[in-house]
Amino acid sequence: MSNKVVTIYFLTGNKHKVIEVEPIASKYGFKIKGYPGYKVEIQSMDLAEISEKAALLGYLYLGKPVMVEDAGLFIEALNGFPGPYSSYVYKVLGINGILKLLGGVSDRRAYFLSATTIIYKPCIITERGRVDGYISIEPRGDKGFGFDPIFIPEGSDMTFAEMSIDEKNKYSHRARSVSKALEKLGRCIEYMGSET
Ligand code: ITT
Repeated sequence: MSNKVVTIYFLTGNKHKVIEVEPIASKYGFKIKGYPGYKVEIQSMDLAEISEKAALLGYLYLGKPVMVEDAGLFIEALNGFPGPYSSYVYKVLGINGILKLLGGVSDRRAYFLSATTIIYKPCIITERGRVDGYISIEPRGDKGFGFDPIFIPEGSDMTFAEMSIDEKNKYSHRARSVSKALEKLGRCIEYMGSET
């Protein structure tokens, strides 16, 4: 493997995601560049299918190494709602709408799922990540984005919005899927290098 640092174009309109992923990428020896505007999202119940299709289309368009990460919040008492529709539900209902839907419900269990696809020719890698936790009674914290102020991961008392990036990355669905994908990419590049 050459010593040149590979830059991966992270196709997302969400700056927070880029900030979360940058330190993980540098740990694995890669550089991340946020690239808004190229993520085409198909509708599917499967986050991995969404991230794969978006990455393939993005790669066809850009012709450079690309990463796509798709995520959603799944609430047990609501049969997994909003899941793959999290972005729409966040815009329409917001965190207060979710808290209202859960008003009086004692089962607060929820989890985030994430799927990350990286395409660095000829390597095409998709990995998933999950974090289990609870929906808080009220919003807490002002960091992060989306549902962070109401999600408490198992093993912590804090919501994601009360954590630094490093703390959130110790638990998060995104950190898990991205780490696995970058680790696999490193191995794929090494293998391809040893083939030539
Ligand atoms: P993309 O441009 O990458 O699609 P997005 O913000 O739309 O950015 P997703 O489609 O992956 O991201 O996620 C859907 C929604 O789920 C997102 O808008 C948030 O409301 C929520 N979400 C995902 N990951 C989250 C996280 O780590 N913390 C809080 N909310 C999150």
